[in-house]
Amino acid sequence: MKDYYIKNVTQDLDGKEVTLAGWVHNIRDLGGKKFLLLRDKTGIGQIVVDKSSPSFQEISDISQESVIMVKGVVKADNRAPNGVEVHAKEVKILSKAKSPLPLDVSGKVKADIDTRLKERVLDLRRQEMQSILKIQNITLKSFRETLYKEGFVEVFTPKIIASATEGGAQLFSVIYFGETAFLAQSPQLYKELLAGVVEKVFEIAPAWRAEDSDTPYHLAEFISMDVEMAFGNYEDAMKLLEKLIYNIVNSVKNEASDELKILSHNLPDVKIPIKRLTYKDAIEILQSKGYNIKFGDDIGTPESRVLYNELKEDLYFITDWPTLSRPFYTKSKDTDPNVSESFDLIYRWLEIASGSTRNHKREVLEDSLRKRGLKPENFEFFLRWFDYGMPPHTGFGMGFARLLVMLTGIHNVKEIVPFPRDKKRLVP
Ligand code: AMO
Repeated sequence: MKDYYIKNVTQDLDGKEVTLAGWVHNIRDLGGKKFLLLRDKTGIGQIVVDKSSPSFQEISDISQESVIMVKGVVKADNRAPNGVEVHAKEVKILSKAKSPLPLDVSGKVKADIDTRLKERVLDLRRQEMQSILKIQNITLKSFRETLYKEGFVEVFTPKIIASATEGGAQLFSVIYFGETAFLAQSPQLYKELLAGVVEKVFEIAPAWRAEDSDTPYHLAEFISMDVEMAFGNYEDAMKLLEKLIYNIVNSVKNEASDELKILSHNLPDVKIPIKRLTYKDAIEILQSKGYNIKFGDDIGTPESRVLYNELKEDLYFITDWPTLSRPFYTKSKDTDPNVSESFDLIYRWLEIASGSTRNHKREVLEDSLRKRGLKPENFEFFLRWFDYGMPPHTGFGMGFARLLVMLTGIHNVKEIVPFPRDKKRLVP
């Protein structure tokens, strides 16, 4: 067993014997001595193997990325990385890597995204990718902690479902005991039902969409961070989302400063309240900039870029979307049936979350389904629960990979997700 991680081997251990293990990051051969850079999950350290060591022969043809275990003595040396090196007494090769490698893990030789995704396990070993995984973990922890503090219960909803929730297209079908079923596009209807039981619920789980377009922000399989709460409206949902974003950004700032340095990324400054802009205002700004856009049209990435240039805010909400541009469960405003109590949270030009006040009356839901050409009978499993006492409720869904665009500065969700799924990729 190894007894130290590289980061913990410091000058205080001078003269002590340690056992380390990891991947051979680099090899320098000086004839009578070999310098190995050894990498583990905490960093990179220097191992010196002297010709006089019995292990010198063992590693004569050692290759980069081979996995080794080293027993040796720590020696303080200010010339070495971290101010220490380990003089090996024994080196064991646990797994030898083929040479040459199809991808340079040190990152010196750059590879295109297709090669990187094809050789993904090597690519993930790069420090940038490991930094993303760490930031990802801090984000999940902060999200959960804030919600637990607010009294939310973490739930799991079914992922094999009978009907579309977010509109008909984009569904993956599966054969379910001889019948056609679908992979969930979101946990929407089930999280609503559970909020009608324990009032405050959240779920972090995969969702699937058969996205046809190949963009840097769409995946066929993505992790959705979903929140749903009873006895509240979209204002309450936006307030909670602000708090979550504020805490996440601060956790990453405090706990991942090294990783942010590796990624050369500056986090946005989250000012609460986050700026709110109505859809109508957004359309007027776009029209004033010469865009041929009218009430009811979508505000896509190109239009959001214009808004970002105009607002100069890293984060903003676009609220009060046209009712018919949102799914059937979205409540419209009491003062105007054409406008809904809904919002998107935008990072610069990228939608990272979207939410609304929900319809909680059966007849309104039925009417809303019909207006969208959907049949209430297909949603009976959902609608019937509204006959037995359903509180008003609200919530939102946030794309985890898109949130990580904001937290890592990497503007391609396929680079962020370890094993992305899109139209072209089912392996690795
Ligand atoms: P929506 O469809 O806007 O809303 O999705 C919520 C959030 O999920 C992310 N997202 C995606 N991320 C990566 N790849 C995709 N293909 C993809 N599609 C969506 C986005 C988006 O903001 N049920 C509602 C949410 C709610 O009202 O609670 C919903 O699914 O970041």
